[in-house]
Amino acid sequence: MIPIVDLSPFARTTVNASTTTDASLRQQRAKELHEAVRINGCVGLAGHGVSGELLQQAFAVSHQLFGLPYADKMKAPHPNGHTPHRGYSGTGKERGAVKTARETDDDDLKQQFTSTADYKESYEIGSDENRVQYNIWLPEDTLPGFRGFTTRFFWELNKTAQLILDALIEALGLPDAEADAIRALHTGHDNQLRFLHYPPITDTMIGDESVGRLGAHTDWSTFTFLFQDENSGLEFGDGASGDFVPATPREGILYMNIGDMFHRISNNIYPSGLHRVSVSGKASGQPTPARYSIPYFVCPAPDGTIEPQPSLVAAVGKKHHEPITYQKFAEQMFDTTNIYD
Ligand SMILES: O=C(O)CCC(=O)C(=O)O
Ligand SMILES: [Fe+2]
Repeated sequence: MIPIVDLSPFARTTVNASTTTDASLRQQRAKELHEAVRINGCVGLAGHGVSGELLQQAFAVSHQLFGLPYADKMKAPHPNGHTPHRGYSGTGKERGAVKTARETDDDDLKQQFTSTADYKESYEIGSDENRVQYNIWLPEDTLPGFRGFTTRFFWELNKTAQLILDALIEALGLPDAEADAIRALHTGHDNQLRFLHYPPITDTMIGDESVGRLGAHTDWSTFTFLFQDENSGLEFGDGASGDFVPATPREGILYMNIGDMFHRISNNIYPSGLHRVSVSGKASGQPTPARYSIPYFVCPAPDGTIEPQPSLVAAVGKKHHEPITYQKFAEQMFDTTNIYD
């Protein structure tokens, strides 16, 4: 089972009105978070501050979006190439596991991971102030209120992002100067909100090995958190056994995974969480219903330097990664995982 940690002591209002009890409770939760994420880079989080009502609204909007005719969705097409990574991508445009294929030495796995295109459609949204990763919006009359709602939702989720970042910084025990530098790289303007729809897998597709929902991969982000409907499928890799463990949908719980950037920042103390979305009915031969999920990728400024923090390097006498910018890293990743003509 994926461990669950309650981060409510990290709510910003609590931090401002800081009391000794709050501080010790935060320390205790930070310790729990550390113990959870250092194993497989994943955790379930309660006390994240996103209301059930807001989530219900978000899933309703997602249903409306993907329920539009294809021609309407294509009024906001994800452009060919990696910038901006925004707008609508139809089924089969991404191959999440190719990144994993590139990183493995096992030829069979390489073959398996390279051959499957993801059976999902997605829509990416960012900050309207981001001039490089600029938004690609549907015309207002195609889905009235979509832009207004998703913009508000994006910034609401950034509050949760800041809460989790505070908790991770405390979990790692970073000194103030390093903590401030990491926070400065994460203003929210580089985050990415994604709506995902996995269409039903029908009886006729069940025997087809090339049909997969989302292959095993790690995210390029600093960290990612996500909300899902009741149709399970998300699984996290367990490094020790090599098995995948289900991230069971639970009321009030979001799942968070460390991404490649925080893996580097932490000097490998926290692994980047390997995850996939399985087709649960395949083994039993049953059709699998549609599934909707909403990941939020928390990402650093594109030109900021990402590197193991000096205090963590000093502690083990080894720097596990050379400095890299997020932009460089993301471009390399995008070019391997996306299929655009
Ligand atoms: O849909 C999910 O549960 C996972 C999505 C995901 O891993 C991704 O978009 O990177
Ligand atoms: Fe992912």
